[in-house]
Amino acid sequence: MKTVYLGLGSNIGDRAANLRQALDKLQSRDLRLRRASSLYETEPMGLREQRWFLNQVAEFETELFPLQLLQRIHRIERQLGRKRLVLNGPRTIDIDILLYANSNVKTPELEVPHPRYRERRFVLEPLAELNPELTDPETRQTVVQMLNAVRAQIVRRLAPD
Ligand code: PH2
Ligand code: MG
Ligand code: MG
Repeated sequence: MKTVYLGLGSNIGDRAANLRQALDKLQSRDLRLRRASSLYETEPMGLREQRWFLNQVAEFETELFPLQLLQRIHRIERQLGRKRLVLNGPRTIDIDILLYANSNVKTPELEVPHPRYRERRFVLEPLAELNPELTDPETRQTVVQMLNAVRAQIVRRLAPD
């Protein structure tokens, strides 16, 4: 059984409903939801001229291998109406594998740890809420250390409903 952290983001339609449905669809016998962070409203990074995102991080336990998990994720993204039109552009749902146990994966279709999560406050803040002492298998830095190094980005934690 492996522990895996997934990052979720949405900036089209009912963003909170999209995140809720994604968690609901992800959860299954071989991919068990342990904990989910609060929702965070976040300034877009990269392509800035788009609606603000809601982001969230969730911890799962799984028997799936990384590429099996990626296939599952792609299926759920399609079910929730994701269209890949613009790179880094608006999306109903984006689900990224941030960390998979202590594994390093580098294949043409998948890189884990996620190659950009260390620079993203919209990932590190919710990740720190779940597990601040979690350590990156490549850099050995904790989430708190990464947060201290990351540049400014507006990230607001929303009150639970
Ligand atoms: N996802 C991106 C690019 N930029 N910005 C925010 N705030 N949240 C995201 O989820 C996000 C982003 C590419 O996946
Ligand atoms: Mg992404
Ligand atoms: Mg993605």
